[in-house]
Amino acid sequence: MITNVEIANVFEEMADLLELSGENAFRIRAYRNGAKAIRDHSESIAKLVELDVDLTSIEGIGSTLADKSKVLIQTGRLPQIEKLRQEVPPTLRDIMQVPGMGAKKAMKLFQELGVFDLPSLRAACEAGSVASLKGFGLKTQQSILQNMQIAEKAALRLSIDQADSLVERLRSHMLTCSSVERLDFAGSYRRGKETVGDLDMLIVSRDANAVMDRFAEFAAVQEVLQRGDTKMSVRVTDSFQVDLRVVAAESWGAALQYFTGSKEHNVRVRGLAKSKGMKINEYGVYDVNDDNKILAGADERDVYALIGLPWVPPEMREDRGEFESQHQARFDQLIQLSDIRGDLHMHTTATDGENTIEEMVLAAKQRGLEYIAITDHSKRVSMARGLDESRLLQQWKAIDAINEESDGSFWILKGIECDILENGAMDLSDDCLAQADWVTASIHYGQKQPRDQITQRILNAIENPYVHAISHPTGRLIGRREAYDVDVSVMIDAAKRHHKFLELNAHPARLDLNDLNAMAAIQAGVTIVINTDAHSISNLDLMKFGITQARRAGATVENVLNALPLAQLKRRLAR
Ligand code: DGT
Ligand code: CA
Ligand code: CA
Ligand code: ZN
Repeated sequence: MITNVEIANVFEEMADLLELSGENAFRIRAYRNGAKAIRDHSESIAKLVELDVDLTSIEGIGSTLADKSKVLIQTGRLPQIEKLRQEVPPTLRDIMQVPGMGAKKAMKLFQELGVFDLPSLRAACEAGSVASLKGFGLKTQQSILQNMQIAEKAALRLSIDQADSLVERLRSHMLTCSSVERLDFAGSYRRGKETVGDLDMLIVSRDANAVMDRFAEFAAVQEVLQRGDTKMSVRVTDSFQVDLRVVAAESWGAALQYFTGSKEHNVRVRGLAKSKGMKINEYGVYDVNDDNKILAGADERDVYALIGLPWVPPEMREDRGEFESQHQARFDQLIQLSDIRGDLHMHTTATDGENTIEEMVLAAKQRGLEYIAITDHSKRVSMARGLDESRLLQQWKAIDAINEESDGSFWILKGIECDILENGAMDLSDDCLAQADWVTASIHYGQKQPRDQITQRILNAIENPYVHAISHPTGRLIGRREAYDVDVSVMIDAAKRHHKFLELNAHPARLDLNDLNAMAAIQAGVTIVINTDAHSISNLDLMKFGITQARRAGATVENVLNALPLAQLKRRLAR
């Protein structure tokens, strides 16, 4: 079933394309508002349509959007957007995303210079033709070149959640083909990387043509880039590429191993094979000394076994220690979603969340959690109506009341996401923080401070006796904002000394700590906490992305605070 995010993305694209074609602002805003309303809505819009619920009852959705949503949900496509894509190259959207650009300028570049995507924009800038265009000039041309770098990076790769939703749609589409015997996605997606450059779909079938025909019919396909006997590549919405390989069942394991990569990991794998007198490729493992007799291929485990390795979890295939035996002990103990008992970072309607404490509790219980911490913003975050001490104490009273009603099987920790101020002090008094069950500290302002200053702010927070954890410790937003210039190893060292926790924020736009930093924290003996930072009940489902990142960092149950059962968590925090 099509997800809210996917519907929202279609309406966002619609808004962009309408803006490019000069449509009136009112209509464009209706699409943007609708996209936001759908993206943030807590129930599945597709399910509501199935139940014949009137979508206009949702704030932000008018009758036009309600109708279009229905068409999209029921047919999987939207004729209007397909028509618009004919009139306006969809890649112009990438250009309008370049900071300082916008739809009008993008369209002007298209009409005057034939610029239609980021590479052609770069070429036009480098040739100097943008500077000579009326209303642009040399300075504009220079800043476009600078800003493009960020936009190019973001446009070329999908975030893990976008990839995940595309994978689910592709999977259900391809499984309607009766010639598909087995299907999986390899490449960086299988390794759980935070962004994915293209998708690598592997299918076992005896009828590659039938499989490829069905692939071409996938609704999001914009162009078939190439098609051979067993290989095919397509471009889907937003210039993203999907590669398909059809393989025989005897080669399934070898192909999965080969196309999962990473390149670095596979170089080592091939080296090991060679040293043992074997040859390894996407079809199988062969004995070089016995007339290239095939030794394995159907099962990925056998491929690894032949070169003397246990099966390596895909998240660990980066040549970051997985070939050393001391790391191999972790392989079958890596953290899983089902190990997670609680979530210690989330917001409510008291600040910028969309749901009440009660709604968050219910949703957390439905997801099998035993505890949550309510951690709304503190007062410095005025944009989100951050809490001062009196509103916070009021909230904690309400939490006490709910906990008193509880039979003990679920617990709400009285928490706060306390801002670390620009001057390095905490936003709330020690007196106040001392009454919390859980204090997570984070930086929202003064992110551009020099390394020493911003590192010192985080050290202050770690040294504060009432702070338990640092949230989104480096502040990066993937593809949008660089991390602040914090000295991560100094932070890890301090967290270790003061027995504090570092967050792995599971939001796909953050995933902060990143894989390498989380690995460094774990190897230094710091316990991490994987939190969703949910701003709505549906955000609680983002936990899985944090788990994937934690697995890339080699995290086991022992390394993760919120894998502890409630009673043990209470004891741990009491220390
Ligand atoms: P991405 O798509 O940029 O996020 O990263 P990957 O790792 O998915 O890279 P991709 O799609 O180019 O290739 C998938 C895997 O297939 C890669 O990790 C290793 C393997 N592979 C692809 N092409 C070659 C090749 O020409 N030689 C070798 N040895 N391996 C390759
Ligand atoms: Ca790939
Ligand atoms: Ca590929
Ligand atoms: Zn937060």
